[in-house]
Amino acid sequence: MHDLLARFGLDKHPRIITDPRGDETPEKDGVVVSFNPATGEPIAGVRLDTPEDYEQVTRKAVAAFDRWRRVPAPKRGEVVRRIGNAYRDVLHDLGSLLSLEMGKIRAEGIGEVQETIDIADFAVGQSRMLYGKTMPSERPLHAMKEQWLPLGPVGVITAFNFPNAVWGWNAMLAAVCGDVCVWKPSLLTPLITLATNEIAQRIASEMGHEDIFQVVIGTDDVVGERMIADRRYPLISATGSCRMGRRVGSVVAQRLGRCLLELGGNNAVIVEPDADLDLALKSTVFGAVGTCGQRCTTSRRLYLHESIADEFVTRLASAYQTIRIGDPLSDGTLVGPLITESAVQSFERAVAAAREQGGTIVAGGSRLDPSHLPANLRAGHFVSPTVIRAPRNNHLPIAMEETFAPILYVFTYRDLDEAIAMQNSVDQGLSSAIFTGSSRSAERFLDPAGTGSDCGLAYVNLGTSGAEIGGAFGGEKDTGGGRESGSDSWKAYMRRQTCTINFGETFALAQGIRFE
Ligand code: UN1
Repeated sequence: MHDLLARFGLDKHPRIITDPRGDETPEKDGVVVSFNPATGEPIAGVRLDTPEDYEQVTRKAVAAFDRWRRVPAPKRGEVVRRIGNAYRDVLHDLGSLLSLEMGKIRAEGIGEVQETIDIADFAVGQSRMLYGKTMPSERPLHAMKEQWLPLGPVGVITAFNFPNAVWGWNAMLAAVCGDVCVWKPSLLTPLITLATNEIAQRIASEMGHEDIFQVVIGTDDVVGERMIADRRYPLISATGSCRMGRRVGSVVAQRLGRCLLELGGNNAVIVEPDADLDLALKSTVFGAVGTCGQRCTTSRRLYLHESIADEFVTRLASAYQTIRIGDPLSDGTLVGPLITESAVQSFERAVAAAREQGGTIVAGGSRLDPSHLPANLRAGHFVSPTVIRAPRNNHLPIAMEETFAPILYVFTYRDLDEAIAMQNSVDQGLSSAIFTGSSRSAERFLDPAGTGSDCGLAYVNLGTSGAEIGGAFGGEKDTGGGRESGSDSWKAYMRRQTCTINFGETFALAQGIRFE
């Protein structure tokens, strides 16, 4: 049993089995085993929820919502403020547990928990700013206003790659909006989920509010499908693959529910000839290899102006040589493992396809040779971060797909319009970046007429990943159109009511209609 589990009370947790079977089947006999992706070892087993458990959790959520919505919003903000502080108290250890189970390096694990703290702070302020508008009525002695009301229990479905912060974006805002959350995490990261959720619910319980934050852990068949079809969840917020999003979107649409979808990305970086190339290089390397290429915002395509392409690729290749791959919990490691063996196989398939399609491997290209790793990491899912240069005609169909691995495909372009067209040519529309010293090129990329980047996130002289929480996060096209986190994303967790009040004594109809 790992010390980190005891740190969060998971060693004595009723649903945790501390000496799980060691085979590689993820779920069997009502138990899912969580594996350390760096060592391949089982960390602990977690009992899965049954349909009856799901029903019980949902009933509790409905009852809790009816209590919680009556708590004044700034008082709900006070609960969230204390939750944020509780995460502050365990920042390092919770980030380390995340790193242990998910495999991102510790600095990124801590950064992810920090992202939850940041959105908690944001939500506290928002709890006093759930503003509606007033608008002038066209009728005398009438008033009009809109108000924002709590929506109901929110079903939050998250992916393995951001097992703490994506829930945080949803849960902290939903809580101040008067909603309760039922969290269905990825089966690959049940431990960080339980630790994260229990901290929030412990604070809420201490303040007299039960069942505000609950978890259901189960397969899509048992839990996921039930939840998305369940009218008791007016909002389903789901993060994951485009395939998953299509299923969630269509089932929720059938019942005319609301969906917030954060799906795949296939994000590109454009480097103009007038760019600060040192900055572009560092940002591109982090964007492409950070979290071992498993962010939805990972840089997957690089468009280089032909005048700088060869030099930039050479520098990129030598930068890749210096990347330290290894134990995500060791200081100095920059890249940890992929999440599973099947992720390694997807990586290998994509590299093989790129080769067949005429791509040239410039860096990496294979699973990491285990003899380069310490003995305890030899069963880990490590790959070499990879750069593949497209053939001269830029035809590389595999680059149109999102492979959740550190593969960067490099293309060359002649002018910016061509680069923008290529960057927009994929199905997804999450994140995009340009490096340039010219405001003309930057503004072209951000053209307010919408002819520049077609993504939900557009960066100038920054990489595609690493969004701050203050802005709305999400993307267009197959990315699903949802917006979470900052700006006015809170509105997704509330229902809008337009109120018209006649404070006079006359019967007056809008549009000048007479009905005497
Ligand atoms: C994700 O990969 O699902 O912008 C979220 C970023 C992070 C969030 C990524 N703040 O890279």
